[in-house]
Amino acid sequence: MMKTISILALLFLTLFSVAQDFTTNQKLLNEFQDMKFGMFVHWGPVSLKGTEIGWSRGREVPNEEYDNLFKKFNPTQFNADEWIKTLKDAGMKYFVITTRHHDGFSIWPTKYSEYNISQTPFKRDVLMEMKKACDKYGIMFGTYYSICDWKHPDYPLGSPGGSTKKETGNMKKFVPFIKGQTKELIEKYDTKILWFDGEWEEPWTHEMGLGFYDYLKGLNENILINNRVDKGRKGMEGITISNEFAGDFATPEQRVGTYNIDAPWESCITICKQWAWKPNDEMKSLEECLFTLVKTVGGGGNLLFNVGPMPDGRIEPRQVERLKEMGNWLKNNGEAIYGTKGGPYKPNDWLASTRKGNTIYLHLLNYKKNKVQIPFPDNVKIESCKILKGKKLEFKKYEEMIQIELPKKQKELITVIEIRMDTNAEYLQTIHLN
Ligand code: H79
Repeated sequence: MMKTISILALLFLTLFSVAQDFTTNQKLLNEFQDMKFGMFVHWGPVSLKGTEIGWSRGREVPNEEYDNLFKKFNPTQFNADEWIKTLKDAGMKYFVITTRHHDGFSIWPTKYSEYNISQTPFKRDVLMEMKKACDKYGIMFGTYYSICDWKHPDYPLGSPGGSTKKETGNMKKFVPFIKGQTKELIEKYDTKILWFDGEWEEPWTHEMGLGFYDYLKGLNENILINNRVDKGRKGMEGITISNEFAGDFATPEQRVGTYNIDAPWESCITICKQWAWKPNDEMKSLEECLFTLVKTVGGGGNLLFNVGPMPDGRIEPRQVERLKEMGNWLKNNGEAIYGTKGGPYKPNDWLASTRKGNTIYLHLLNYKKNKVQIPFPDNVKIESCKILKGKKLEFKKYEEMIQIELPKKQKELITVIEIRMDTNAEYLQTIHLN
């Protein structure tokens, strides 16, 4: 008996000494999770080449050429107001812009590096213009910032995978550089989301991640920091592998995250194939865009949807059009997206679900049958069942199932059904479908 107790006590001690006390601003995090849909933008001088930002340096584009592109970067058609209006019309609620990618170019006039927007022919502080436009439209403003910098002399590695090493590399000098730059993003641009990346490289350590997180929250407690500030991200799946690692939300990349309604997460996914602009890049269909959004939200996550503006500063008209189509869908169905929780059904190919208060929303994806039959808790009373903003549906409830009759000839990509119940849907257990 005593032995069991002491083992348990030891276990508790170990757990408590490992678990860190991260200062996550819960109010801001709730606000973030309620927004569901944001715009990610990857942009910089590399758009002149149409190759991938950061990754094409030293691959498709020789270093020497890549590092001099800024001298020709003159996005004369850039209009922050138009970008943020496009975002707003898409039904998006927040904005995250690449302020400095792995290539090291800063899109704001930073005092910590000459390699910045003020040295381009365009000169303007595009970041401040974006921030002001976000304020005007009531959009949360966030900044992507790469920890690795393949160009900076103090950063030890010079190319993807670290195959090139710099003799000048010195993390003791590099860390104050990134602390200085991010302090500018917080104090001058009032960024609400610090979206880190490039943390997986060997020079960055868990201790540096923890120190950086504490430093930033010390500057302003009212910010969110993704889990790529530290070393606890599980590859592109993006989840945080244990609570000893810092980060306010997880970051699945180029995939819908795995269903999780307990820990905050956000999938980042491109509208085309490349993060940065590429001429004639393959664009996703409206169906794929909407299903991605609905499956992400149904799984408990946010979608940070990426566009890469052109070198002249405009977002491609066909992408603006696609975003507007998403916005039109959200105008009609936003009630079943914003401010909801994921589940109770775990999303599959034909169904995602969301819930708010006493309501469950079923999102039927390209569903052509005239009935839907799914498990439903026996002890819950259904008060109404209808197409969202539409007509009432006949349903039968028996044992642990519900069967709903659907209108004939459904044309919608997504049929949203609203089920009102006599209890709070948010307390229901997760339901797994076959
Ligand atoms: O900015 C965009 C991309 O340029 C950047 N993240 C998005 C938001 C990006 N980072 N990495 N990748 C794209 C792909 C790299 C994957 C790998 Fe790894 C890096 C494979 C091995 C090292 C990350 C860390 C995935 C597994 C370990």
